[in-house]
Amino acid sequence: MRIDVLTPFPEMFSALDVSIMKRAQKNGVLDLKVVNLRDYTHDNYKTVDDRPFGGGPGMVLKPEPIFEGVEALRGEKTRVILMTPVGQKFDQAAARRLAQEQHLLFICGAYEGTDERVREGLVDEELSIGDYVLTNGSLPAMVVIDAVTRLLPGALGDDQSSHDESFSAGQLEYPHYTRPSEFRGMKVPEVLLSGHHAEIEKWRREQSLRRTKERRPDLLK
Ligand code: 4GS
Repeated sequence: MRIDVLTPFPEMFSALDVSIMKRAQKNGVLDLKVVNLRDYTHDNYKTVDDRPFGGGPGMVLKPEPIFEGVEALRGEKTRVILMTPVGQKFDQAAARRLAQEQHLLFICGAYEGTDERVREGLVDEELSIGDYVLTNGSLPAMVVIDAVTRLLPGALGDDQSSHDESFSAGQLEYPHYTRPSEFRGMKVPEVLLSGHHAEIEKWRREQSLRRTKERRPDLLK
């Protein structure tokens, strides 16, 4: 999959040069290009923002660099996504849907907001990662890129990928343990040491269901 990002803060994306995301790029599973929005400005100060018409606090991302950037980067089959708190809430279903696309192009909002004509003229879809206010849309874009990339064929080791399709999908994870079997007086549940695979699976299913009922009953509806 090809993913391009248009952002005033490209340095932040070094967070994606780590671990599984790094390997996905090396393997050719993900072709990620992070582009500085300032590359599409024409003044000496590389201005990407300006004061809001109508007054009020903060600055607004100007339309021109975003239009030029998107027009330079997009192709026939590009899905243009604006990260913004007014977007649809991103979830695992949205990650699965986006993982089917060939080319995603993320616009990262910043400052007080993004000129509304970007929505009107460029954007296919607006996404939010949750109901809180960040300083800019780069972390949200990274969250979506990470969640989508790990669904791409070849991004995870075989042992990891199969788990996503298991019974626990749509429910919270069961508790995990590794060695030692007793740590500071806290014991690993006996069933996990038994080697009885059917019993282990039953225990995990029960634990998943119990946790989901207690912590996230909304997921069971
Ligand atoms: C989010 C969010 C966000 C909002 C961008 C204030 C700068 C900031 N973007 N999901 N202006 N939550 N954006 O907080 O996507």
